[in-house]
Amino acid sequence: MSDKPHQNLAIIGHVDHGKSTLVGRLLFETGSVPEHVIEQHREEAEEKGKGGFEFAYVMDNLAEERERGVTIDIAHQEFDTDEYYFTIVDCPGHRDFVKNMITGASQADNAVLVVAADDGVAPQTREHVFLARTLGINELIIAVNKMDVVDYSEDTYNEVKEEVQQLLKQVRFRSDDATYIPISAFEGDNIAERSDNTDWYSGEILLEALNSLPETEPPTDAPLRLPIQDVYTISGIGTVPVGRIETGTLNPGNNVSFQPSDVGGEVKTVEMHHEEVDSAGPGDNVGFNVRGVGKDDIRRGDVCGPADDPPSVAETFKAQIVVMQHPSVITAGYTPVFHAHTAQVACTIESIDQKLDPASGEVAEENPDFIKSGDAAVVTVRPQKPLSIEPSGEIPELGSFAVRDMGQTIAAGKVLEVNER
Ligand SMILES: Nc1nc2c(ncn2[C@@H]2O[C@H](COP(=O)(O)OP(=O)(O)OP(=O)(O)O)[C@@H](O)[C@H]2O)c(=O)[nH]1
Ligand SMILES: [Mg+2]
Repeated sequence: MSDKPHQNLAIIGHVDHGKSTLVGRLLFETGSVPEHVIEQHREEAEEKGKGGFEFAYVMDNLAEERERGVTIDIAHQEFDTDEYYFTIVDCPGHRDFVKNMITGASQADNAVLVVAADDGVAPQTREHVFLARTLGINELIIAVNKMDVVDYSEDTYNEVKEEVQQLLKQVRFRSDDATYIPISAFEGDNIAERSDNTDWYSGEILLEALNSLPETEPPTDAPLRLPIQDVYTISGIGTVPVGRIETGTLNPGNNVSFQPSDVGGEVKTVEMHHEEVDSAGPGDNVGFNVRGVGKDDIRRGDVCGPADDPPSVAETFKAQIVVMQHPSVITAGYTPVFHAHTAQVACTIESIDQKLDPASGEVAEENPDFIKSGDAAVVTVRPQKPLSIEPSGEIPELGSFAVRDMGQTIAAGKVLEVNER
């Protein structure tokens, strides 16, 4: 473990724009992956007819990912810069795997948006930016990648930059301070060293931009909230739930409760990066062990919190949503899947209470019959299975969600009020 402050950084963007290649390159440049490993990957990639994927293979470990040359699940890796200790969350860009991207983005504080210079803003560029904003990503660094493919053209770079600026404006991402960098993940331009190929560019290179990200402020006064991502059985230890601490701290000896599974016990051990620790806090990815809690008692989507201040379980909740895309209209009774932290639960939009003016947030219409793409609204939502979620005004980290249906993100939003079970 490093003493430097920690950052969770998501890498987002459209399929094949070079996210995994960029992460592989970053790990290589920071000395986290030795050259001979990249060389092995190069040989494997060439055997599979996927020459050029050697850096992506650092992140894409699944056989199917390597055969298809796409990222399917989110993958985590660690590296250091001068200022920070980073956990990188490499997200899949393919539209079939946006649900995994949502989990990735909800684990991150800041993000690098990768946009290929030869392709520009593409459908999942939009979708990821929209989700990143709604899921609480603070800062975006925009890496205009594959500059080698466009002969390091300043004009092309400026066109892509302008496209992205418009997109950020459309989804109201606070965008004045976003950093844009022309890079080639594959060739290594402007990643760790300034490139001679882009002598027209004088801004920060990628590692400099990562170093100058603002330090994330852990919300220290909120109670422990730890969404469970997976539950393992490890010999010699027993049941080990893993996840990222969103708020609060977790210490051995704590009495905890898992909701909505409604089981609990005393924390025996807490591990980070395969080492036992005395205490873990916001942003830490932990594995832990709780006396008396077995593998079948808890599941992904549960939230762990203090036994005397347990995570809320919603009978219904009121939320403010923004509709990103829907082929027709949304009316009361609609039941898509809500993705909140690590949970995925079908929820019915029981009523559409108010339509809002998306620019000002003021009420434009009470009890509208329907809402459609581009609309913002306050709705009442009833989960079809128990769901732990919190008002975003109290615990923002546990108060946002994405709404998906028909393989795409329909809407995203934040929780205003929870009516507990
Ligand atoms: N020429 C060139 N090719 C690149 C660059 N970055 C990535 N590529 C190539 O683009 C292809 C896709 O790269 P990936 O890193 O797998 O893309 P990705 O964004 O992770 O894709 P998904 O995870 O499936 O969304 C591979 O063939 C890479 O070698 C670059 O800077 N220049
Ligand atoms: Mg990838």
